[in-house]
Amino acid sequence: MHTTVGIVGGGPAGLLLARLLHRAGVDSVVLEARDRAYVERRQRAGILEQATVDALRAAGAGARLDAEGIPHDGIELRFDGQAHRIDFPSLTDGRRVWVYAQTEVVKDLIALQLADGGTLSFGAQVRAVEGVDTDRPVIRYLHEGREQTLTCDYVVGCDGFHGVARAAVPAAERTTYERTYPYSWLGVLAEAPPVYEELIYAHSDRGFALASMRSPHVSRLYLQVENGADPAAWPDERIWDELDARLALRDAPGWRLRRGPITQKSVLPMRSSVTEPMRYGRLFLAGDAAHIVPPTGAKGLNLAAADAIVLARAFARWAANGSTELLDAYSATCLRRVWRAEHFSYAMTTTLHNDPAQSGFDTRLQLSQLARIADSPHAAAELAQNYVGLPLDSPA
Ligand code: RFL
Ligand code: PHB
Repeated sequence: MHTTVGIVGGGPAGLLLARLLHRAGVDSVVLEARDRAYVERRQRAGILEQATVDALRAAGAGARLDAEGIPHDGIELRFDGQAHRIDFPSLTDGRRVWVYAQTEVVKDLIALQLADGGTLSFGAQVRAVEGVDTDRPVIRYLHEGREQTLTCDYVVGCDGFHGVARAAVPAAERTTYERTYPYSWLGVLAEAPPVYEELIYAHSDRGFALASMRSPHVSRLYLQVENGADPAAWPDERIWDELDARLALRDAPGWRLRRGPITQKSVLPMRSSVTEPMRYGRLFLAGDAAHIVPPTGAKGLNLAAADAIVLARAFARWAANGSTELLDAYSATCLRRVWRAEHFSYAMTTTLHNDPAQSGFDTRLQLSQLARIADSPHAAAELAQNYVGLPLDSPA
């Protein structure tokens, strides 16, 4: 089998890229290791930037997002027992974000890809990508118990942080810059109405908490927990009590979250990582395969979408007139934006979480920075502009 662009991984990056390529008349094949039900149920991100929403619309996947996505014009920061709202439109020339879960984005893209005959194989476990420094790279994969090969003009590794595509770049040709954090998140899905119309990011001396949502009836809630925490050590009552304590407001002492059945619980580690360059020969890396951010800034999915958008444009140009100019610029173009998002995610994370080793001095610095953001339109605008997403074409 041969295709123009072989895509390893059917997460948001791979699926969006396939749809955008289809629109540009470039054929591709997506190979996804897991089954469809698994990919569609995997609970992850929930916030879409304007550029991601625009790309999903351009890919033909905007209908349900426009009907069910919830636009948000701000977030609330809680610290020192007080609430402060950051208003996005007034600080960013009218930009906003949407609450629309990654699970729904993935469902919409898969349905579209299958509906108009785009190639997407589930249960196709890629073993290796070879010959990326030749003009006929090959993807070797296992499907329905048989070893198969797909030859391609180009290969894009969209196979996430634990994928195999990155390994096709010789070790001497790539560098990975990494940081881990001394805490994790316990994420839960609850059949309870959201705490408030907007997301609440809370700093407290008991640790970070985030109140997000999936719909008017379903909350998505996160608590900072220690690395290696066992979700079994967090019975539902303990989770609700801890959320109440971390989200408490000084002026509303009796305030409590509305509780409901918790339907999912998992612990996620926090990591920052960037692999450079994002291209080697005829292999491109996109999304989590190239970079990871801690989820505090809601950037992971949006960065994956941005890579897919930049790469789809570059392939469209190449298909139209043979020019590799945009393909050649891909890594540098994306890395500028990636590093900005890395910085933002790192800053949000370290300003809001309680490092077990932190001193009273460190806590005072965090509170001082949060007060600066609450009090200064300049500092608030810096947060707001990064949160809603920097324009795709001038990332820094
Ligand atoms: P994905 O979504 O990981 O998709 C990669 C796909 O590649 C497949 N795959 C393979 N397929 C074939 N052969 C192989 N050898 C393969 N190896 C892997 C996988 O099955 C998968 O389907 O990467 P992509 O497309 O780059 O998208 C990135 C986003 O998913 C990610 O950045 C965000 O979800 C990050 N993230 C979160 N971001 C947020 O902003 N807020 C969150 O709450 C949030 N929660 C999360 C997250 C990431 C998590 N991971 C990756 C551990 C929670 C988790 C658990
Ligand atoms: C989510 O709704 O899952 C979510 C929202 C904002 C974040 C991280 C996760 O920063």
